[in-house]
Amino acid sequence: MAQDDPDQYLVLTKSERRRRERLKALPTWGETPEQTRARRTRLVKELALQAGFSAVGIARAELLTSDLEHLQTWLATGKHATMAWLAEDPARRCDPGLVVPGARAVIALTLNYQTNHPYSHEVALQPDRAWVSRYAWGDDYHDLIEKRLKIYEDSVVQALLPELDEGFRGPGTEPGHFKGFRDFRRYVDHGPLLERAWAERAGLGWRGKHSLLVQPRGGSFVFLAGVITTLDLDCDVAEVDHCGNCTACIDACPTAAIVAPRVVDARRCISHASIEIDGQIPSEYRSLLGDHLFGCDRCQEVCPFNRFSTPCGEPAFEPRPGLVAPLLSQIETVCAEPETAALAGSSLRRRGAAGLLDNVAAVREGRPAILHPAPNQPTLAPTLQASPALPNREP
Ligand code: B12
Ligand code: SF4
Ligand code: SF4
Repeated sequence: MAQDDPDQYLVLTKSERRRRERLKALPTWGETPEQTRARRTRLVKELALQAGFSAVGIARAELLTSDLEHLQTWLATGKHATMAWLAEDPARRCDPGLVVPGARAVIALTLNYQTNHPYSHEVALQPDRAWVSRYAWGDDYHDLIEKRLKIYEDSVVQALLPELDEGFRGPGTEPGHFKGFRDFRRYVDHGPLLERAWAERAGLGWRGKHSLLVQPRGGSFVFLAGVITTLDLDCDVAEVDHCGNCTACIDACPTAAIVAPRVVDARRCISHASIEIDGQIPSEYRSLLGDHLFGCDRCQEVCPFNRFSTPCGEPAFEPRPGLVAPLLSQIETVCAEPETAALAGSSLRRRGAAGLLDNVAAVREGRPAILHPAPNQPTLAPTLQASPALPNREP
């Protein structure tokens, strides 16, 4: 196989490989621009799945006019709570061209993190136990996705570099060969990218009334990531809204944080209060936590579309011992150890040991009756161990 053969990065059946060899024997001038775009689109999508993502879609890179308006209103009314970084340059968040000059497409990616363990309302919480959001049970998704994005970037750059000449970047851009950071800018969470808006436009799902991306057949327990690229690719059709008259997520939110369809006021959201605050949780947020030690899944757990979600089978997302409805006393013991290693590689480290101790205190403040936990409780509550496998979540 030629050194620069893009197919060397693909796992193909024999017949597909033979078909591709025949196509490659054709002169490249025989390929129309549409065929070239379609072939590159297929390659970019296949490589995303091979890098370990669950789904991939493509949207045209353009200014998201109505999202920018909504984002500005959301910020102007203070709904971003303590997350001042969200207010920095909202225009950049809605216009990929301001981030990557010459951007032509946004590649939206999902990674399923559903696991076969109960939802919070299916567990009778015993005294001194609280809930940790399922996204934080296993390894930190940022690390895992960042690694997969890097593999993805390398495979796309290697596959396309030989066929992209200096002129491919289009008018208004500096000349040069296809390069990772400049032509294929990858993000998970921290970048100036409205990941849900792009995933919706890329046809991966729609934004439910809780504002999260819901896939028609896979539900919402997926992480999102995205790549802004200068590649000219075929775009997918945006998914339509399937919420209909349902308001289950709005009704189930324990703190009435979903103030209108698709509008979450972070000042009321448990997820913000228990994860995003630096240092001690201010008094106005402490009572929001209720039974939640870290994050909240209520609005997603009640969504009918999560009946169709299947476990991801990813060992890294399986709960670390004791994290499904953990004992507060155990969290305290672990976090009180100087330089505890227990948080290494876990999403919980975002709050830090001191922050988690403060979360424990805030949960306890809301439960004045439970002052002293019984010593030597087992790691997992019997109710949890006895929980039957949940329906519709088997692979
Ligand atoms: C900031 C943030 C938060 C904040 C704010 C939440 C929010 N709704 O924005 C807080 C800390 C509260 C939070 C909580 C959670 N988050 Co968060 N969060 C983000 C982050 C970093 C940025 C989101 C953002 O830009 N918000 C800005 C606001 C304005 O966006 P918005 O509320 O969606 O509003 C848009 C539309 O709804 C619309 N709109 C707004 N107002 C109006 C009004 C009208 C009338 C209309 C029609 C439309 C409209 O326009 C806006 C702009 O597009 C993204 C990662 C990323 N880079 O995208 C992850 C992300 C959204 N979070 C994620 C997750 C998993 C969660 C939690 C489930 C975690 C947990 N278990 O505790 C909760 C869910 C809470 C909820 N219901 O939203 C995932 C979502 C995956 C998915 N399936 O969609 C993301 C994508 C992270 C990731 N990489 O996977 N999060
Ligand atoms: S994460 Fe919890 S608090 Fe936040 S909107 Fe959803 S149900 Fe409400
Ligand atoms: S619970 Fe109902 S309203 Fe909320 S996202 Fe799911 S389908 Fe839409």
